[in-house]
Amino acid sequence: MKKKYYNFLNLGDQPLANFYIKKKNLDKREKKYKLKIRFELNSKLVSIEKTFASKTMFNNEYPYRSSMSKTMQNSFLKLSNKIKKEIMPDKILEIGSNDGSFIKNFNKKKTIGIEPCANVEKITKNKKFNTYPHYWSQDLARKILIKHGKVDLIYSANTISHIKNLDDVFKAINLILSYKGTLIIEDPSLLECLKGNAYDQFYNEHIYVFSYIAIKNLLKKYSLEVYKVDNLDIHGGSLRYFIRKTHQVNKLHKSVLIQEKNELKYGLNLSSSYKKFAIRVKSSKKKLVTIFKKCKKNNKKIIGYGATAKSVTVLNYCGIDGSFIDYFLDTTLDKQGKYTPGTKILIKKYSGSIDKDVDYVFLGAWNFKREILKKEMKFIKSGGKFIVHTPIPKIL
Ligand code: JHZ
Repeated sequence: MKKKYYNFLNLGDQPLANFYIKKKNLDKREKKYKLKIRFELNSKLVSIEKTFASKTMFNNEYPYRSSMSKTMQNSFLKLSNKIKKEIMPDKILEIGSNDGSFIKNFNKKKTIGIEPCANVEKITKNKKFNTYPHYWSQDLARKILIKHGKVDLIYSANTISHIKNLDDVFKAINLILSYKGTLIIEDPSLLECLKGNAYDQFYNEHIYVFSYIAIKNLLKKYSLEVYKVDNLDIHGGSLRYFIRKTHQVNKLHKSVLIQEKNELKYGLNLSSSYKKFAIRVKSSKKKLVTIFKKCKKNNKKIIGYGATAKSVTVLNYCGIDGSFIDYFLDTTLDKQGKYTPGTKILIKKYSGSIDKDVDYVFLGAWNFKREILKKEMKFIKSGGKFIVHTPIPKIL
């Protein structure tokens, strides 16, 4: 069937997120693309229009480390304990294992990690974990199958939404997942994205932002089904899908029906909901720019906290550059000393506190608001304020 799209949002010219600029390259032209978002009327899948090859985005210089937040580490630990207690798998495969924050909770002999960014994969390999520096594909699944046999648990957080060819992804999963195996996928929730006006969930790496209804439609073709979903606070609202092969006859957990009901009630199946979202996004931009302009008019010093991939979308869409934000603080070694894509704001090393002369902090890592605000009580108590753009732009 020919795909029919409703194009609902244009976030303008954007650079590639996670392409932090080295000082020596500041004057070089950056690769930019039009970030446009669309809704496919039949499958209900929301995706970005222009995509880039995986090897362009995920390579030997990839800066993101999932271990940089306590919230993420705790979430992985909690899930690992649940898996050990309830699923008790013999063999676990993780697609997109990053620096090993999830698989480190399991016995090394039981785990296989797939991580195409060789610089990140090396971190886990050096700790003697079984990892492969490759992209997930049917070819790789066949190789792993020969070497390790079938696996009874596959986990993938914030990775499947980054792979354009979903047909290959699920065929590869079906090759290696055992008959009674469980697949657990975790990605940002489209419902929470729309509710929270979190338009920064869209950038080049997030080819899709999934809803349950779209995942359900997608999985049918591969004889897979979601039997349970968990709504998580992580990354501004994520859905964790528990998936099995459809020959299993057990009933679906009630969470699946509730999620479906909520998504339909909100209208994730209708173009009109996306039209309304786009209107809210435009108004969000106006409000955020007004806040920044007002702070600057009053000669306030603003910095950024957490040079996230998400904030690349916000800064470039709203035109917030170095004339508003003096610098960003970030704990990631590979980002420090570099500049934010498009807006060219210096990223400094976070050394345990926010400087006293700072008045406002734009929270790029708003998804870790609780963790960060707790850590920065001293700054808050001394009168410092945070600026957030979601759900509505405001000063906290
Ligand atoms: P964070 C990345 O997105 C890219 P980003 C990717 N596409 C994806 O889907 C998600 O991750 C999962 C820093 N930080 O996790 C660390 C502090 O400095 O929101 C990170 O640079 N201090 C794969 O980049 C950034 O903020 C802190 O206390 O949008 C957080 O990035 C904390 C908690 C974080 O993902």
